[in-house]
Amino acid sequence: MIDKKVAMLGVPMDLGGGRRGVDMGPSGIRIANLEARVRELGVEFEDRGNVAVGQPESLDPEDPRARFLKEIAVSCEELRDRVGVALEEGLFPLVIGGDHSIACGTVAGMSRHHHARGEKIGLIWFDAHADMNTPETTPSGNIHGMPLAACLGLGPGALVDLAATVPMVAPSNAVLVGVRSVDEEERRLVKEIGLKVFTMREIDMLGIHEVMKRAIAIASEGTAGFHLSFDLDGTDPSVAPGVGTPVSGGTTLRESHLVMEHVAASGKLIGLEMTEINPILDDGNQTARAAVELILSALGQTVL
Ligand SMILES: [Mn+2]
Repeated sequence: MIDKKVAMLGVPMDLGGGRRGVDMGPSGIRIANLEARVRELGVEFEDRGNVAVGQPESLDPEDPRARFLKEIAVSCEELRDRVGVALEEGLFPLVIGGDHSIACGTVAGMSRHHHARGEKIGLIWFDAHADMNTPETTPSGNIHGMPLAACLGLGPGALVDLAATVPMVAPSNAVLVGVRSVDEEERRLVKEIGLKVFTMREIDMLGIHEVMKRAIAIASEGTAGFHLSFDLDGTDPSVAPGVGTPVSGGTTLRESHLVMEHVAASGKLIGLEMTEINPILDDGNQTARAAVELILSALGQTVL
């Protein structure tokens, strides 16, 4: 079991995607009893409330190629600072979204904290999509399709420069798992930057056990540990129907748990974030309940 107290931060961010409702993700997770379930594991837990996020109705998206960039960056700055405070206090940051644009703030907080100690971090990005767009390549202008690129140093300065260093994570320590929907320009960027990717094809061929062994090795090489940024749309829509952009052919419930069990067993997990839970599109909070179970596995829950 994880030996640190968990500090949860909710980020009701709904500015980074086109389909609305992910701002209710933190509520869905709280209603699914996350705190009580974590405490049952014997792990201390503190809900630190939500990061402030603007409402799209009262804001101007401005740049059509990076909609709501200014507001997303402001919320990411607050999230970065609060993740940093949790780490300073020796806590384990658990960030609940919100759309995936929040990862820019979470990863910046982790990166900055460890950089100040002369350490690097690794990053495992679990997702149906590559999230490797930039304002130049995006088909939609939605920033939730850009955060991995930003963490790796590509994209608008307001996101790329959030940490103390650019990139926040060395591409050689980053790895993408579960992918099955990639835009043409993203494909080019992934190759250009040399990002390691395990698509659903590799998961089918090698098995999730082998894929996670390799992913953890990449993210752990020369680092103080790794952050797991988990987009619920990486799992199959039959497991997690309540997500903004479902794509069929994702990991099963058991494979998704094995992802979490492997990161727990590695002892290298330094932060976790669960994103894109959309109660509006969900079936009776099923997705948030699945997310809670997955979080418990990541914190070290086992069958025996
Ligand atoms: Mn994503």
